[in-house]
Amino acid sequence: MTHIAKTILSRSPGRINLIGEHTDYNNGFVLPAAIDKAAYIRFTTREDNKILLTSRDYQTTHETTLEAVAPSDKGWPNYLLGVVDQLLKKGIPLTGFEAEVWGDVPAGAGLSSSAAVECAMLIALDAAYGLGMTRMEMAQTAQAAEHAFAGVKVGIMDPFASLFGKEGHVIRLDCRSLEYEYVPFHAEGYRLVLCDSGVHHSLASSEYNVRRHQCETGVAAIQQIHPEVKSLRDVLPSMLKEIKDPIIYNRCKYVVEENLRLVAACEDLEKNDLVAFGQKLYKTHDGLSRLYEVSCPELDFLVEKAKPQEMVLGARMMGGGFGGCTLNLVKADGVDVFRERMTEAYQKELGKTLKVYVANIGNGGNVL
Ligand code: GAF
Repeated sequence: MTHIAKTILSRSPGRINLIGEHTDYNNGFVLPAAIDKAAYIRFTTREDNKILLTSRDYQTTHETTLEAVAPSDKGWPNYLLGVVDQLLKKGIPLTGFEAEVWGDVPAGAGLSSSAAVECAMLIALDAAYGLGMTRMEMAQTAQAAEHAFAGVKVGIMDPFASLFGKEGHVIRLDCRSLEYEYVPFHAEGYRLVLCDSGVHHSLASSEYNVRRHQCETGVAAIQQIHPEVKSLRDVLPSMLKEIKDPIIYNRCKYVVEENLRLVAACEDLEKNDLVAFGQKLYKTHDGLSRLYEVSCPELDFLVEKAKPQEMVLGARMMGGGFGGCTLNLVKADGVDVFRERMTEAYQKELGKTLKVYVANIGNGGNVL
């Protein structure tokens, strides 16, 4: 039978997270949204077993076969091959293919460009081979791919936001039950502004896994006294005293407080109390910096510089940490002045170039 090549064009976006950082892998809540920056893939099936990958942004290619799918030192092919590997492991029959990837989610900015690529790839694979995957299956597959091919034990938040995003809404996701709710995000007269530090520390991945392990160690200590506790999600502040190691204590204290903060922050949003919401962003940053220790001098600098400005209601580092962006809630008519002041201060005081973007909340991934 002659093979009729099938071509699919797919897209899947990056994400922001309003509040609830490092809570997803602790079975807690997160409040992300998809943004209007995305990864795109042009995918064409082949009749042989060859895999030809092209990165338009890096102007390079990678070649392999279905039988030889494995992590590559080049980095970028892993986000495409990782999800293919997951499908092959499930025994899903695929043919060889060509995939070209490009996008405008800045890499290393904490906006989850990797999940965007993985999800765009899954959307393309699902459409090309008629796999009938649910969005939840795709999110879980992307997460597993990241564990296996990037070696980072990430939670479910990033692929979930990329696949389930809805314009004008944030997603309140319970990472234990995977139940979710779309919360309208009005913030009339305000904008979500990202300050991209341009910093990406190489220890981000290893320290991420260390934090995850420290949280598990804390849970194990609490379980000695409270065997009903399954994860930090179940831990009450009064139980933290069972953790004797001061570093583990701080890590767990942050997560327990952040989870409670998110619940209260959702109430702020319901009441449209953006001032109270903004204050919580500062508290989250403080916890991430002092207790969880995943910030860096550049991110702390950006939050401190944002704080005294009258048009800013709140600011914090966003994502895994050790670089990337800060998220700022800024009065719409103050955005230009904010951009100018922040860019100038970053250059003058740290000698670094700052990129500032307004994040617009968009829809999740789809076939184009
Ligand atoms: C990274 C991870 F991929 C997410 O799962 C989440 O843990 C986040 O860091 C921190 O909240 O983006």
